Amino acid sequence: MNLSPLNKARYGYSPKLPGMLRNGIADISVKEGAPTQSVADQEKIKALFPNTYGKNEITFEKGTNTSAVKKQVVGVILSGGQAPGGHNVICGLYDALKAINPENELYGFKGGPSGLVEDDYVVFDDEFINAYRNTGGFDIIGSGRTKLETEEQFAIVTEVCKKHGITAITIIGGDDSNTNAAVLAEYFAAHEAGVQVIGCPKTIDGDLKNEDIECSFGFDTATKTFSELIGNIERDANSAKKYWHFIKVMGRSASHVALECALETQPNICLIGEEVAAKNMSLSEIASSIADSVEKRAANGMNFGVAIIPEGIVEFVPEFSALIAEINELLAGNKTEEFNALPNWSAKLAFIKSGLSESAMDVFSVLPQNIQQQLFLERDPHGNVQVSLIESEKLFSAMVKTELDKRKKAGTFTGKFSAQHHFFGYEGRCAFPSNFDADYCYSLGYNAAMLIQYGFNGYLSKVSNLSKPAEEWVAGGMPITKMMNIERRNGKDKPVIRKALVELDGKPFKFFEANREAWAVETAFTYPGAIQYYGPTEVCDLTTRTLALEKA
Ligand code: FBP
Repeated sequence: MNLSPLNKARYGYSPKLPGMLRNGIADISVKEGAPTQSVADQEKIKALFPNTYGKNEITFEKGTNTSAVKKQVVGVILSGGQAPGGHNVICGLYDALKAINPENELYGFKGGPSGLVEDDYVVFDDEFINAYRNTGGFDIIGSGRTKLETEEQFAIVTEVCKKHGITAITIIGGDDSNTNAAVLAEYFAAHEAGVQVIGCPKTIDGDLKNEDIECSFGFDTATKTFSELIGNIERDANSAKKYWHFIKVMGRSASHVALECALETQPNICLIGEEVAAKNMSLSEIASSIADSVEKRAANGMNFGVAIIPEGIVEFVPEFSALIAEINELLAGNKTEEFNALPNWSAKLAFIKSGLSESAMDVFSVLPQNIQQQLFLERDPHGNVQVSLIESEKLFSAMVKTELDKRKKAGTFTGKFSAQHHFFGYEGRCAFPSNFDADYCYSLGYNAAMLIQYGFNGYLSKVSNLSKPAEEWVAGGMPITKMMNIERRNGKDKPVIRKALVELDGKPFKFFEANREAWAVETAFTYPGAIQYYGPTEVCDLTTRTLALEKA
């Protein structure tokens, strides 16, 4: 492998562990906390998880290690979208397992959860692991989105574990994957399989957080990477003074990524899906509010600006969601084939008009034609519109242009409006982890090994007090069932980890709300620059503005 100088330097970086895990394995003891309850629907969750529900919260502390001496064979999988730091979770897990007992083994199952079912694996050794320390990506074993959720899969996984003598599985994933980790843990316990399951909280989207999990890993690096790019664009916009940049940022559903980038870069506009839903805003209202900023800035001679659009925005627009639901109905069954067979767009448009309600058609007709067509191009395996593929940055810039043209005719807008479009997502998911993510991930993995060693099952590796220096971080574990409630999914009640949306009364949003009117008119851009790995702590070890505000 050809290595860049930064890659070589990062191999030499020693991730910082929480103070309480630094004493050496023999000096890590467990402090049992109070029994736990699920965040809602306690009776139902308890009935579904009779063997793993209600367990105690635990923290580690300095003290004599009282865990049983036993050889551990651990399997690890990466699940879902890439997030910076995944390699370090595995490195931390490996190092702790070897420090506990050099005979311990770590299996990496390839390609995500399917690797476990298909028994496709590697056994890690020092040489293998060392090539991935402090690097981005999930290429060490790959990832995948297969869900581990059926009894049949669990039975196969039990056999695979038996075959290799596996004593524990670590699942590195988001809310869905960790929900499934809890179900698998319960299955193992109920079947006395002798296998523990420990989860680690991953996702750049930042929506796996709650009163126990302060943030998912990868959010820090991904948002810093996007913020660097947005800051660079802001500086370009402020230099050329001729473009409005519409920048969509990843985050499938919640707007945490957009909000964090806005706090870092102070753009003129940042849409927050959760607010759009709460205020029941229409597409035209959103476009009009952006046009207001364009108009006011133009009046001050500034025909440029930056607008951040969260990837999941359109699903939060009530009228748009209703339209999508009608389109899904319209093309259900073999209607898609009938639609696709129509000779041209005007024939297709007639088909659409005849099938949509008047209100849905009103929304459909304000969309630019390329977006209208997109809605009928890409379908998911269930035949539904893939909302995440809609180019919402182009949708809003086109609608703003239409609105400004009207204002021009009315004589209220006399400026210029020329738009550029960007989508940042994959640019950040595999970046070299920031020092924060490198330290946090390594600690999560190390901590997961301690949870395994102490015999816990169905726990999420928990490292908290993250806005403080790593020395003061608190390591421990939380039963996953504590984070669960019952939600309706695909027509069925399911126990799931509650997804964290942006809280409109939370401090990060409140800070944004208090400043955005000024940012919309002034040029208040900040240019965060690239992630720094070496240099002063106040530059290199900073965590997100979101976490800093939440913990302030
Ligand atoms: P996870 O929730 O699995 O971590 O993935 C998050 C994410 O990066 C979203 O931000 C994005 O919408 C999605 O993955 C894209 O994934 P894919 O490329 O597989 O469609």
